[in-house]
Amino acid sequence: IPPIPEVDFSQFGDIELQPMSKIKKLTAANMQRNWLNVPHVTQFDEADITDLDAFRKQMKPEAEKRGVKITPLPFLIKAAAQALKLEPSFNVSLHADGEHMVHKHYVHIGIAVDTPAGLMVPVIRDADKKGIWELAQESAELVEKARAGKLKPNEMKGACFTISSLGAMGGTGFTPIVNAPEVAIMGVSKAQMKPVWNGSEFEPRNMLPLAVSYDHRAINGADCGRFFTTLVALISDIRRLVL
Ligand code: CAO
Repeated sequence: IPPIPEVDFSQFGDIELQPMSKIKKLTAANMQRNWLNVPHVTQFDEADITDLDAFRKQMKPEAEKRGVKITPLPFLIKAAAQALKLEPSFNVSLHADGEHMVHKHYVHIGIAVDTPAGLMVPVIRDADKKGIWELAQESAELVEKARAGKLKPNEMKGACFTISSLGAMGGTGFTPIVNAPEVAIMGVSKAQMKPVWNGSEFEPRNMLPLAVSYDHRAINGADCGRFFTTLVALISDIRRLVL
């Protein structure tokens, strides 16, 4: 690919050079590899989290007693894990031989974590077999370890699907880059109250904007449509998570 020409920025004003951290350099190389290798498509949808949020707030005193913070994240991890079980066409990787697809009979979920040293993606193993408290506890521990630079290499390997949440920061949507050899990633933006037509009137509902990017070599638009509809249904009615 044509290189971007080197520019002497000091001709335009004051500058300073700061060394990139090891993680920042690794992320840059991984992002470029993924961007160039993976033909990306991103689909968008919104989940109605009015009930999820009411339940989450109701659970806050119990969360405090357990010493764990309960954000929307563990519900999203659980819903993604369940959706991968229900739509196994999403729980795959392309085999390096170009002749096979690897179908996974396990469900490990990566979570993108913003740390002072850069972006890290610890992995929650067997997320489909864990409850909300366990997922809240484990994700909080992994986030803490990531921010303290204490993650072990095997705690960042083996994800089937990644969740990147910028919900606490804001924004109405973004197009996340697939973390190959995974074939899909979900971007979560900030929930906000919106008027939603219920058939007879507009009702204020808390709507969560979601984006799913996928590798079009491994997944077709129709597969994503099915997966995403399932995922949104699970998030919008968390009673389905126990089915
Ligand atoms: N909409 C509205 N509010 C949200 C929300 C959403 N989608 N997601 C979280 N919030 C709220 C939480 O509920 C919490 O509020 P309360 O204390 O009132 O409950 C508040 O925002 C702060 O949440 P948090 O940041 O402590 O926790 P989290 O579970 O939402 O996020 C983590 C954890 C690790 C995903 C996040 O801290 C992070 O690092 N995100 C960045 C990921 C990233 O950089 N992605 C880009 C990758 S590509 O460059």
